[in-house]
Amino acid sequence: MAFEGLADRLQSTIQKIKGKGIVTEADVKEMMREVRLALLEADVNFKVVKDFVKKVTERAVGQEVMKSLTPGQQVIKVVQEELTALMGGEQSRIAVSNRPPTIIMMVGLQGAGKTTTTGKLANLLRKKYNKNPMLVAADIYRPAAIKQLETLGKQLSMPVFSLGDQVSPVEIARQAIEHAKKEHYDYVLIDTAGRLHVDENLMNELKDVKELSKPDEIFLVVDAMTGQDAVNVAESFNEQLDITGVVLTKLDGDTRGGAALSVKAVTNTPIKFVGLGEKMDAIEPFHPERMASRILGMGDVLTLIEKAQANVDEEKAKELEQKMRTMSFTFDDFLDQLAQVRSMGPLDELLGMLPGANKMKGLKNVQVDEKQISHVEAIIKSMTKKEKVQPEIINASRKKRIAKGSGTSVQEVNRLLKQFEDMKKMMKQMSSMQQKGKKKGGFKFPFM
Ligand SMILES: Nc1nc2c(ncn2[C@@H]2O[C@H](COP(=O)(O)OP(=O)(O)O)[C@@H](O)[C@H]2O)c(=O)[nH]1
Ligand SMILES: [Mg+2]
Repeated sequence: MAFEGLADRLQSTIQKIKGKGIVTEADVKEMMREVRLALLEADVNFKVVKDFVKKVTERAVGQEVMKSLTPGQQVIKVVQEELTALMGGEQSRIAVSNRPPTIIMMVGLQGAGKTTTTGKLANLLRKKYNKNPMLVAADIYRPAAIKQLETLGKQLSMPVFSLGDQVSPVEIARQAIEHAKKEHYDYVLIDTAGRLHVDENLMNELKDVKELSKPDEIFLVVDAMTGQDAVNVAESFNEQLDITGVVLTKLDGDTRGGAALSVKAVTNTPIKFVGLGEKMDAIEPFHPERMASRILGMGDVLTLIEKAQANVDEEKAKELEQKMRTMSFTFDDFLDQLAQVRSMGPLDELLGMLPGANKMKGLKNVQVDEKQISHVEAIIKSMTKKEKVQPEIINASRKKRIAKGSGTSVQEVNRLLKQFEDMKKMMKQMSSMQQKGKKKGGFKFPFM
């Protein structure tokens, strides 16, 4: 999971200060020493760390904290707010030109994910904004680049404009835009070439394409896995091309998080989207506040709920949220939600968004193999009404009956029971965190 090391370190630091009734300046300094190390270890830019620690320390030892009823929690709130500020405001909107087509130019190093992201953005524009985009193959250097974009285009049923690899990118862009105007496409996404390193020839070519196409957006695609390098790359592309936003890819990998936390501060360019996989729908707007909460172990319930709402009707989503909060969750609900939850994305990924979920060892067992879902459904359907509500009554002979009825094995039944139990434990933990927050009054974590 991305940010794991950083999240672990920050969360253990937070644990120490969380319950404190009085927080002294020395406590804050001690905590910030650990925060500083955690950030540096996550490959966050040195200067960014320095500024961050200074800001939080100033705020945390100031009046604000001393007046508060629960100072430990206030300090955490300051950390969360500053972490959010560090990553910038909400910036996921895409420009719309009042003289269509809107032109988006994609730039970045080779392998960063430009071509993939071009497809993802086009897909998003069509699905979420009802737009009619056209893709342009302007990477004429990599033999397979044009083919790759054409394949994506076919997969998405989206037109790809190409003139082969013997025409200059500038000329391709010129003809593509002309074509898009004639055919009334409202977005033109230009996929350009990359190099392994920032290189003058490439920059000059990109500047030429920029001058000709006058893009409304220039998105720099950077690979989150490359940490500090990603930030340096962003800095030079921004100097040369004046980019309008960053798309951070491969956040589904185990990046330490340095790029996500430094890009905005170093280049003053916002991260607009993040890539979370190779598939065409694996793209999301970047939410700094949610990311900060996630890193600090507050979970990403908002994203979870949003996903639920996008896929399930609102009523159902509320019900699900309520059930998760109150733990009145039975195997019937499990079955009922299974199909809907599956349409939101991989289950283990969703569970990872729940508060405290990454702290739970049991969660590792909660991974539900998508292929085995039909088995899970069969097992639940073979349970009696009572068993579904009170799984603790399922003894050895009941297990045998259920396995037989569902055409599975006792082992599989056991595994499901264990997973269900783990899930309930996790919900219990969530809900007790919620209760504690209420009792103490004052500060409450967002969305709990
Ligand atoms: N896991 C993961 N892989 C990605 C993501 N974005 C791109 N990739 C992969 O990274 C590789 C390079 O992507 P590509 O779009 O060809 O990069 P380009 O050279 O910048 O055009 C491909 O194998 C992509 O499938 C992402 O968000 N997550
Ligand atoms: Mg490419």
